[in-house]
Amino acid sequence: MTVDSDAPVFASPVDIGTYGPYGPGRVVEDARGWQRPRYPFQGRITADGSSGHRAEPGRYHVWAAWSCGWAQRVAIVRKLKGLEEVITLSYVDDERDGRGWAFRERRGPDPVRGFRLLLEAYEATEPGYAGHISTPVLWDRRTGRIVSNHFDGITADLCTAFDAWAVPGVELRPESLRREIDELNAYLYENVNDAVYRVDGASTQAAYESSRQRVCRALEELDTRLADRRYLLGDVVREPDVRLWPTLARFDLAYNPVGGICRGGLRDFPNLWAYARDLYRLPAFRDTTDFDTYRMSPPPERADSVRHIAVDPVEPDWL
Ligand SMILES: N[C@@H](CCC(=O)N[C@@H](CS)C(=O)NCC(=O)O)C(=O)O
Repeated sequence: MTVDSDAPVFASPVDIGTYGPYGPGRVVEDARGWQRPRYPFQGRITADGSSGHRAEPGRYHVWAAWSCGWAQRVAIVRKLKGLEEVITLSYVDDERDGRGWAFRERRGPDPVRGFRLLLEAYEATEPGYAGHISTPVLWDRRTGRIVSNHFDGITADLCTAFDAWAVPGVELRPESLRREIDELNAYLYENVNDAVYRVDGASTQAAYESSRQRVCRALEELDTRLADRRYLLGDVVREPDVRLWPTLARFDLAYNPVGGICRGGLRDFPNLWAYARDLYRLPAFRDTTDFDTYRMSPPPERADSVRHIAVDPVEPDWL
């Protein structure tokens, strides 16, 4: 495929017979089960370009997957800040074979380079790249390379580095709250965002119990916190709200039925449930959400015979 071709190219069909499932050789599996890999590209964008990547309109593109909560955080920030014309964003297909994320008819071609596979962006950045192919990916049109595939830095930079073009007054990471925001983000990551994956991936009964209790305890704490405030830090949506929401949106359809976390699901936390529905009314949250891509069932058999509590999926009733 040549760059700038007009004809869309697709990696169709999904072909697990030929390429196998996505995973083996690409993701880290050891005796403890699935391990979150290191995100190898972690460049940063700054308003003054001191990081090597200056914030400029039209220069950067984000590849996201609809199912991916990490990518959704980037998409929400982009929309809250009103940066849709400044940073382009497009979606990979929902399904994967051994070639990883790919461009197919359902979500459209790659508008940047006409790639068929997201791997091509990784290859262009590091020839022979053998690591995992994850979303989100932030791409620099000027260098023709990936800036970052780590959601944490991408969301932070979209929150702060593009203010010259953003909707005035949308402060997701104001200086004055930075410490509190970073602490809360870290708490959310450890106890909720990443913790839901640890429940599913637990390789002993004890690890399963402690990781599921960690999530339930955190949901209770957040529920209490939200008893007297609209958003996590008061009356205004801030970065931690963006961090939390994608996990809540997927909780009843995926994380809870797959992992067996809390019997009742999100509705057992009334303030948290009301908060999640409140956020869903905001276009930045609603328009970046596709519940149909979240549904997951527990695996028919568990490794290491860890017994998980059975939780039925709950269909969304968000409005
Ligand atoms: N913490 C990561 C999360 C990225 C991630 O896990 N993305 C998933 C989709 S939700 C993925 O593409 N996984 C494929 C892989 O890691 O091989 C980040 O920094 O962005």
